[in-house]
Amino acid sequence: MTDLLQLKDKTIVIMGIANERSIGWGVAQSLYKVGAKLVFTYRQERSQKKLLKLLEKNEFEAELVVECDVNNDESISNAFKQIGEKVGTIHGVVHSIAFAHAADLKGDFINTSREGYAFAQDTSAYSLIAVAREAKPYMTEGGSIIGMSYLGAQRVIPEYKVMGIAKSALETTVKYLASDLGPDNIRVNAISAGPIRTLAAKGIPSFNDILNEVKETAPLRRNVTQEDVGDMTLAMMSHLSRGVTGEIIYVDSGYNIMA
Ligand code: IMJ
Repeated sequence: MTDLLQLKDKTIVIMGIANERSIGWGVAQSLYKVGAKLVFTYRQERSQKKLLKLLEKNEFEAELVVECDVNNDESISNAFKQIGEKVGTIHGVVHSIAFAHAADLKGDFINTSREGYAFAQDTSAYSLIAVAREAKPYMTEGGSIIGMSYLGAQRVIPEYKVMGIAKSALETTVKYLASDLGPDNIRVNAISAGPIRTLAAKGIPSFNDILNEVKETAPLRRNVTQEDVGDMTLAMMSHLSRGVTGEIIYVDSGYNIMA
């Protein structure tokens, strides 16, 4: 089975692990099991510390752990230069990063500020373009890029607000990047994950209700986990998904199909 995946000793960059609950950490576990070489990027020193502890605790041997602030072109460029120098070829990138100002996730959507809108777009959607551009020179053997989305890109989830617009942009960015990079055999897809209790969901008052609604109405009658998303990411990084690009793949127990 592991042979079919063709991921052993392939280098995959995972961006956006804040702690052990992060979706990126689920992705890391899935990919590590099949022998991929993992590179991690972090923004904050706090995340770096958490990440290094997690790696140690789980006896993960990372290829490299590097700082990358996706709001800063130079930081992205430097990060991928360092990665390229260390590993030579990059085969995959997992972008598991989103951020909006807390103020823009509270109150009425209509009060979204110009700056808050731009910041959410910059961090959560534009960053995928900048990352793909910097990774491309090192993806000389073809590869796979994955972004993480959420149903709020397609439907009004009242709490999601400015992030819904950012994820819409992310999903369309995936399609344009897929078109650009397809000739280089680099595939670009997004996973639209069901709600998962992570740091990014902390402090959302109705989060319990949203989880319960999925559990009660989704075809699979359960919520998804970091492991579910990790294994789908593994599939999308692998040779098994070689004919798939520009897609938004729902890992949500089927919730999105229901009326
Ligand atoms: C986030 C906000 C509102 C509703 C939400 C979420 N639902 C889900 C999330 C229903 C599932 C988590 N999610 C999919 C996100 O993309 C989260 C993004 C996010 C979260 C925060 C919280 C703290 C903060 N800024 C943020 N920016 C983006 O200050």
